[in-house]
Amino acid sequence: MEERNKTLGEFIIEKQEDFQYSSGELSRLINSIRLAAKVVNYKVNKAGLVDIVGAAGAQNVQGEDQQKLDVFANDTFIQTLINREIVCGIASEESDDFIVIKGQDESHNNKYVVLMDPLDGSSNIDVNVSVGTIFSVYRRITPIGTPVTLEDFLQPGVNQVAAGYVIYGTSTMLVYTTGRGVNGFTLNPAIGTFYLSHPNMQFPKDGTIYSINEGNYVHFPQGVKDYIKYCQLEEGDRPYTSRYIGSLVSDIHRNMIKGGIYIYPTSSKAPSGKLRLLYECNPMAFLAEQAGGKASDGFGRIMEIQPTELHQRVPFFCGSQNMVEKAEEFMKKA
Ligand code: AHM
Ligand code: MG
Repeated sequence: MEERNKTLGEFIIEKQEDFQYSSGELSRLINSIRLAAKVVNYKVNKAGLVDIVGAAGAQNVQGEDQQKLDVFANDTFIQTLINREIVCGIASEESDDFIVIKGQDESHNNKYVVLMDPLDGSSNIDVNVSVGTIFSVYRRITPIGTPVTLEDFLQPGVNQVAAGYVIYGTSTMLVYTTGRGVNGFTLNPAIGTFYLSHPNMQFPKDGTIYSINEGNYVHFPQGVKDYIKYCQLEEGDRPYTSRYIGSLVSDIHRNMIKGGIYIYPTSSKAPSGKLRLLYECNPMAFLAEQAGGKASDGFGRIMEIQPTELHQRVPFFCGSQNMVEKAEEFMKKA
């Protein structure tokens, strides 16, 4: 009989015993993300067709324009997670504050909190370029039975129990880890099923792609400027290729497959960088490390940073291990 790829549903059931807490709740949580991803995918794919493109007229907490699809994706993920009664709290890049979620009987007995960027890179929607969803899951640290507090969300990345992204690209993929490697699933839109297409994804140790918004060069710290010059120097396998989509999920996804580094540094315009530690950097760092790559703020491990606020920003260097280490060398030297 012809061998058929596993579906995500089958994979989740099979891997349930891998989960640190195998009560089945984390499996159900991943399942609800799978469902929300399909709903958002459907809308993203129709974005060019219906009157859904364009600003919703609101700004998010960072003062950026919110696109209608941002709002839709935010609502869809939140509502799907609430309906399944699995999480006790959600924090989203699109909302000022975290949400406390009650379970059955008005109780606070659920274990997990989810932090997410429901639609990252949404400025790309109007020009038909890939966008993504990023999510991060932690076990709450406050006692079961009480409402979640800020403390449950401000955990260092090393405490993550799962993380992943959905990329709405030429095909839609869901890539995730529960701390036992990284696996990628591709959606067959005809039947609405994700199939295991990229088992055990690995960042090549070395790469030849660097991804950074070089237009900001003059504003970058000296270490980043020096590293960019190093990437462009003719020697060995250099100069490297420059590839920057401006959509974190797509840039990381490509580099994970081909080998490369993504950098969003501090700059004189953005003194803490642009990306958010909790919604973007920690989940990507968990995936990167699980795939044999590395994630740093230029000097130390992203996942060891103790967060102090929900929407905290950090500089981000993520990708093939040798490339991130080389960039760190330049940072330390400068
Ligand atoms: P967003 O969360 O507002 O969409 O911003 C995050 C995005 C990333 O996907 C991308 O890597 C970066 O911002 C691009 O920023 P820039 O245009 O400054 O290079
Ligand atoms: Mg974002």
